[in-house]
Amino acid sequence: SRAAASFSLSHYHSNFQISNHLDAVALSSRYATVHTAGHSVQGRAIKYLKVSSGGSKKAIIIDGGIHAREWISTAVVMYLIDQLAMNPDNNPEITSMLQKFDWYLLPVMNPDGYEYSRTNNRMWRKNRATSHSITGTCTGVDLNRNFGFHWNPAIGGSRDECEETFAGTKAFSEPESRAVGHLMQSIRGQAIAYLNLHSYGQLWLWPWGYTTSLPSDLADLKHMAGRGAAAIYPSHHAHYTTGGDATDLYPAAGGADDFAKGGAGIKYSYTVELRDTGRHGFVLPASTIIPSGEETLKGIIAFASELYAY
Ligand code: ING
Ligand code: ZN
Repeated sequence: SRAAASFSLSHYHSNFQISNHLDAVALSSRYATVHTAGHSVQGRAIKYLKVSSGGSKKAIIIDGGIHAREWISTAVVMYLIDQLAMNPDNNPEITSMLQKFDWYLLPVMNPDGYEYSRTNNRMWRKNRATSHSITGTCTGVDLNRNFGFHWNPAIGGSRDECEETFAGTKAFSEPESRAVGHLMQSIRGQAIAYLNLHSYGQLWLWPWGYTTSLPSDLADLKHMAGRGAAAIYPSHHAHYTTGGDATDLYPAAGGADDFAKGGAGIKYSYTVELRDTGRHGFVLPASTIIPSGEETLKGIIAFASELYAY
């Protein structure tokens, strides 16, 4: 459609433009349907596309924009949507991905924060909640400390609403984390993999965040992470490292990946830190969206292919 064609993948877009584009893709793709997982604090729809060639397959959930300033994660999910929903019949690799899995692609988990980062404070991380005020002076909950599996502000989070990592007043206090938690639960048993995209650092990380203990199926998690990370490299020579959230980055409870695995039973659950390694950090130039999208797609294709064959 005209609307789908006019969306430029090589630029960052407003939540409004993204939302309209998801509708347009759903109208013009044979494979995509648009859904609303829930609404943000300020009432914005948290939309996702299901891309499926029909039947009932194992599912892979990929989300971006949990943290407001991590724009590349949203832009990469939009790139994945373009490839998976609009391009399948022209590309045998993509055709095969749709034969093997159903795809749930959610580009903006935190639409209020994303808009605030675009218009007020580029470095904003949290959502825009004000209802939790202790002092009434600070805004926002860190959604990646708010998920309900071993939720604990004392581990890599904070009980202080003025902190960047404020975990909220209780597990799933926030509508945005609740929406994504519900989506995971709603396809429980069907979902086999979950990728929670962030920036930056070029890391493919397995749970747990809440403890330095490691999952009993660590060997499986490592194996798939290794396939994904290695397949990112050839496109543009971006080197990704694999490791554990708590063991190789830092401990933090209430993460989306911990809930996906421990709370929703999604075995292959990861935090993926996209480009770069610090030169631009969160403020990644728009010229890197396409290369980031290309290499991430390659990584995900290799990951999903191995998952299917395993
Ligand atoms: N990084 C993640 C964060 O929420 C993380 C890393 C995830 C650590 C899960 C531990 C557990 O801090 C970014 N970029 O936000
Ligand atoms: Zn993040």
